Amino acid sequence: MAQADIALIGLAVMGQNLILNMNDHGFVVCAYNRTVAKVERFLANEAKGTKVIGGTSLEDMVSKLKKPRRVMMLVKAGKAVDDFIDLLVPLLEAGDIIIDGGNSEYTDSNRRCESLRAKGLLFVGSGVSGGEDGARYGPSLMPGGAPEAWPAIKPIFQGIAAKIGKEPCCDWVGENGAGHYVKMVHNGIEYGDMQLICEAYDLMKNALGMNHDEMASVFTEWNKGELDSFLIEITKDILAFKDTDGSPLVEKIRDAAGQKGTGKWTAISALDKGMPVTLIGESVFARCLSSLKDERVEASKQLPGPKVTRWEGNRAELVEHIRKALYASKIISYAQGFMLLKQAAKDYGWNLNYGGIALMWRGGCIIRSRFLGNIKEAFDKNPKLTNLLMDDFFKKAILDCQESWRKVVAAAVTLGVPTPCFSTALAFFDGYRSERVPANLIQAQRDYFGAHTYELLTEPGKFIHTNWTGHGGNVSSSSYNA
Ligand code: NBP
Repeated sequence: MAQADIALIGLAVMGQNLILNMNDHGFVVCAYNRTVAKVERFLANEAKGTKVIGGTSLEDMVSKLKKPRRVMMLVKAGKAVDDFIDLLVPLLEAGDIIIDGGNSEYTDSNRRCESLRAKGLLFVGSGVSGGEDGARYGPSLMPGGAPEAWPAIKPIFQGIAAKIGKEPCCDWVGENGAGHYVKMVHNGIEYGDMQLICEAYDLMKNALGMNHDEMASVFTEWNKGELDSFLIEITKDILAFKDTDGSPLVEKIRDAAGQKGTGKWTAISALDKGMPVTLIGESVFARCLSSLKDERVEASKQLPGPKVTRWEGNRAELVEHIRKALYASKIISYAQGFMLLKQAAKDYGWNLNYGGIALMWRGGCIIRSRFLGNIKEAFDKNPKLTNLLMDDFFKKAILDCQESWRKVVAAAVTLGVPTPCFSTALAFFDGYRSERVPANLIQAQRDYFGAHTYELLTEPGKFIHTNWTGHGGNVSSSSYNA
């Protein structure tokens, strides 16, 4: 009998918790998993006493669904998603909906959306963020794909999503792979936020010689102000956490960061689109450098840094400068992330609601923060805002931090503490606010060695070539940007 509102395939951590969340909100869910034995186990344990039902096969699962059928997958991204789609297609009928909630590449979602549309089925690729706890009690959900699917899934998605006041951290993002694109950029920003926090920790630990309890109390204080966020909060807990021998556990962890690809995908997309998303790029490279642990150990014995490595000024003052440098750099990172979203929207014809995206990230997800509320306000005030840095609130915020930010980057350089993200953020700020950058010389060099042509300031759009040496010819290369 058709009784379930939605089917959920994939009974690992995300799937199980989302099912229980949906159940709490009054939806009847039919659970299914490739290894079918896990369905019975789930019903007998975690889902015991709930209204959750199970499918003994995909056919059985589909037969238990109300129409239009809604089938959501939370399985490993990649081939597993395509395999399940292939198995589901013959069992579904026109107007039914397949949702992929995994961390899929947006290009895969573009492809799946189009190929399923050709078969009369509606595909939704949804970013899901917030990890285990988010899935259970309120994730951030970023659905995109076939817009006709949205009314049918909206009550479930907005019902289970995290809320800010009464507003759900979930709204329709856009067509095809837009949901997964926004989730990808979210993850890229998460890489940047984490690296910025690490740089602040490195400065406090190595330039200031602070102990872990001192650092934990700094992060506790920071979490009460404009930096208030989930990542600052967990950093405070991590720094305060002691191993069984009473020493900070964090110092026993091998300093080689892992990554599962979404930060890298964001950086690759930024390069493809010609958007200077430098902070996320640096945060990915910082992880790459960290994982060269053995080489670094060897280099540390052979490549000495500056003689003075400790800050000799006022400690409290530098801590406050670091807070401001972190805040300013974070503003740059989000400004860059939204620049990338804007360019993607232009390239793919998505009508992205930037304030809505900020709200989706405001709660439930890993980058949730008070600051995203300010971003939402900026885009609500002016949905056509060219850049976050041009909003009055952020303009003032970054100018207030500027002096401290410069002091921190200068101190880090002098003392030999690597701060790739603080530094690249400041370099971006200085570049972005410059009417003139030295690219005129690049154009001259390109024209000198390769006859690539250049434009004059007075005649943009007209490409000319100069015979710089007197012995080159007058033939020029064609001018295009790749
Ligand atoms: P996993 O990413 O560990 O995936 C486990 C599920 O995938 C199981 O149901 C497993 O079935 C199924 N599966 C695998 Br593995 N290979 C398969 C294949 N070839 N064909 C069919 N099914 C296959 O689970 P998760 O951590 O819950 O994550 C689910 C999705 O959500 C992933 O895309 C993940 O990237 C994304 N995500 C995870 C988090 C998080 O915090 N964990 C957060 C946000 C998004 P089996 O039981 O038969 O092996």
